[in-house]
Amino acid sequence: DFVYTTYHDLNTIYSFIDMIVAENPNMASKITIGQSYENRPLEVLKFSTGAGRPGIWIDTGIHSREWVTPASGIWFAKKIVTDYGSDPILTDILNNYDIFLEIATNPDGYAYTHSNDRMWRKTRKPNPGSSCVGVDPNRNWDAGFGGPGSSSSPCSETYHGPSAHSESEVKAIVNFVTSHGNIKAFVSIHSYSQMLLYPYGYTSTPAQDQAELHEVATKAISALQSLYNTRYTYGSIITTIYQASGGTIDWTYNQGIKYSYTFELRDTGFYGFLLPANQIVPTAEETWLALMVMMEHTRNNP
Ligand code: 0X9
Ligand code: ZN
Repeated sequence: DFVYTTYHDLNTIYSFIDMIVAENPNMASKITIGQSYENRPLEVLKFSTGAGRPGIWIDTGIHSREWVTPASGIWFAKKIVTDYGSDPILTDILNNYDIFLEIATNPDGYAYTHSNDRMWRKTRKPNPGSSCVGVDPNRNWDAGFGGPGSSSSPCSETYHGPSAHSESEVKAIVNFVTSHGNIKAFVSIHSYSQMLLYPYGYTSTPAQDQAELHEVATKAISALQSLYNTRYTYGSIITTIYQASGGTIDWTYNQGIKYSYTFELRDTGFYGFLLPANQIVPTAEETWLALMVMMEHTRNNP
């Protein structure tokens, strides 16, 4: 049986994805949306109970050192296949929406955090003319690309890259979202800081849907806190964490995906990225309650 209480390497995550599909062929399938720089498959789990439906997207692990996020993504996948048909709300969501879950969004970086450097954040694409490797995949999107809160230095942890969508790991999601054309909610999961963030990060101009995004965040964080009393702050990226240009959810929001959110999961810095494995399941459980609020709101507001 799969172990949800420890961190796993990349090959185990790929095997887990195949196991979920093999055990749930009627609702789970695997889509490969592209290849990483080092030619690893960019695999997305699709949970679907019917054709032609709008989509909800969740990604984890775009920053490779944020290990609790793919560990939580694994737990979400198991939760979805377990609860479908028994939890009435999730069942209704999946009878009307497809859920797309990319667990290993930056596989090259994740492999590198196991083999060489536990604190690696970026992609693993070399930068011509520099000995520093990698681009920040959360500064590489075409939303205020190259602006404040991103760096033009290849050695920086927030290097935005040579051009928007230069990273194949980013471009694969861009292609998927645009060709799908009907993604209604997009949740990109990071750690750490215990925050729930909505657009924008590149500008202090409030998002047009700010009031509704804030109201949904209030409900989601109340649900999250109800389980273990974990305290989250929430608000726009620029007012809650810091200015960041070229971020994922600013791009998805500008594409018309109203329910665009980023989580920063546990903790607030005591362990930081090195969150002990005994916090994986509680982190995933409480986050799932927030995700359910967001998916339910999406379903109620088509
Ligand atoms: O700096 C980041 O990329 C994120 N924090 S992290 O510690 N996970 O690296 C926050 C950025 C806010 N999110 C977006 N701009 N989408
Ligand atoms: Zn991150």
